[in-house]
Amino acid sequence: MNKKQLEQSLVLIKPDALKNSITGFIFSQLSEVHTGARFAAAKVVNVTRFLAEEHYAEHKGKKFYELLIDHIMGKAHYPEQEKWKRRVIAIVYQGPDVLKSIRSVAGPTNPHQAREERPGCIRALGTIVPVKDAKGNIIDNRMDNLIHASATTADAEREIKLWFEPHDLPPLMRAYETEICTTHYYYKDGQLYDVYEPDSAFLLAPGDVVWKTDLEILESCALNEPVKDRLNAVVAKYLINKN
Ligand code: 3AN
Repeated sequence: MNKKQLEQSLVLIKPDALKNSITGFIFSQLSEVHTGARFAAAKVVNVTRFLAEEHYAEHKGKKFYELLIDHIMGKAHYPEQEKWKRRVIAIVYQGPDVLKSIRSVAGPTNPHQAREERPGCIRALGTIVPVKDAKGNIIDNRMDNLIHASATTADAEREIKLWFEPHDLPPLMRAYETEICTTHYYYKDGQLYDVYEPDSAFLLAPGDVVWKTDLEILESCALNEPVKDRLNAVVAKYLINKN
């Protein structure tokens, strides 16, 4: 397979799409016939703040950042009593020009703009929700735009490696280099360990297939080299759906 054939995109079907039961429409719009995109991986994820912050790291500090985090975590759509319903469907699509074709089917970021400019696109079915303060004054707007789709090849690589381990994809569909891990790795409170530490989370064991770039970060971190700020992005996917 050539590089173009291996182009990949991360799509997230967000909690507003699940709540409104339009997942079928979205899958149909994204299907191979419309976009040329094939499934390479899929999982249902309860998004933690840790994962949400990594995914939207570039938006940290922006006015709408907290709304975005609450949205992707499902907090904006399901109350505490229904927190088991807080889910995102994460999918890796693969095929020629999938970044462009999927973004095109998704449509503009803003659902109002999507309806005006691209009727029929996925985000045309989204909405903009006014956010009010305790007195009922509108203080912001949240965009419920149903899906996320990677914007560039660099974004796709960062995002796919954030949400998926190599073994989530069939070996022949992996677009990024992998290596075999030779050490145990556990994680607790920002620290890596090579033996089990009480309350630590198990990440990897010898023999596991790992993204090469992740292993480089883990190895540097174990040697106390200055990569701590990149460690969270590696660890986040190993904590997906683990409590
Ligand atoms: P896209 O998802 O189209 O690539 P980005 O990356 O600019 O758009 O923004 C990421 C997400 O942040 C959007 N999907 C949208 O939900 C939210 N967002 C972007 N701009 C705003 C805004 N001005 N107000 C509220 N939410 C926003």
